[in-house]
Amino acid sequence: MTQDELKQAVARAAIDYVVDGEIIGVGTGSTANFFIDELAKIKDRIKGTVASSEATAARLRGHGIPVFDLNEVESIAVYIDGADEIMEQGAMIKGGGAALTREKIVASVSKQFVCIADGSKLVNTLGKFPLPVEVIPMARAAVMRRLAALGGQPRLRTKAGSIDPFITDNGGEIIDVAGLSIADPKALETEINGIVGVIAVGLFALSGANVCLLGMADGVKTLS
Ligand code: ABF
Repeated sequence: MTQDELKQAVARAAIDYVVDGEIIGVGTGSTANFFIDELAKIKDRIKGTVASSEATAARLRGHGIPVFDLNEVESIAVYIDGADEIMEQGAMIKGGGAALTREKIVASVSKQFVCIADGSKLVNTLGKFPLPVEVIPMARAAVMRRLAALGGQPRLRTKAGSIDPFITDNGGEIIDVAGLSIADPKALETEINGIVGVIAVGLFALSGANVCLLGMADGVKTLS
């Protein structure tokens, strides 16, 4: 099976976690895009969605699926999204797609987080994938110094083919921190959350996935 076929398989399996008549939180990225395409097939069963990025909102609307502003919604039954790395216990690195802050916000108001990923995302230790940290632009250099002091190699994410900073949906910038071997994900998430100027860190460990659907060659494996 190709990586895309594995992503499609978990996207299809995630439909079992959709709650009829409810609002569904929808993530960002190629696996989440496959999920959106599956959700479109059963769109009449749900009340609508909350999107974790402008790109996801556009794709949902393109399928005729209602997208609500989070401020209009009291609760979200389930949040379904991909990851860049995930541990068996549910801790993740997210944010390669630059939507980490909204992903964390939508996840935080959802009753359940279902992570969908191809099997290559499963790791024993987080950190091989550079850890994304969204920052207020004026704090960029100060935050980079603090992240370097934690032992990582911080690098400002730039727009493709340019030296200009990549700007997120929130007007923030992204620092990708390479070279971290994250022994204690919860402690590191707490420490980076405490750096002034950080909007959000792409470590989802204090509150991780409740269920992970992993696409493997022999089928979809469920971790919970
Ligand atoms: C989002 O999309 C992320 O938080 C993660 O960065 C990325 C995973 O992308 P893909 O599904 O394309 O591998 O879920």
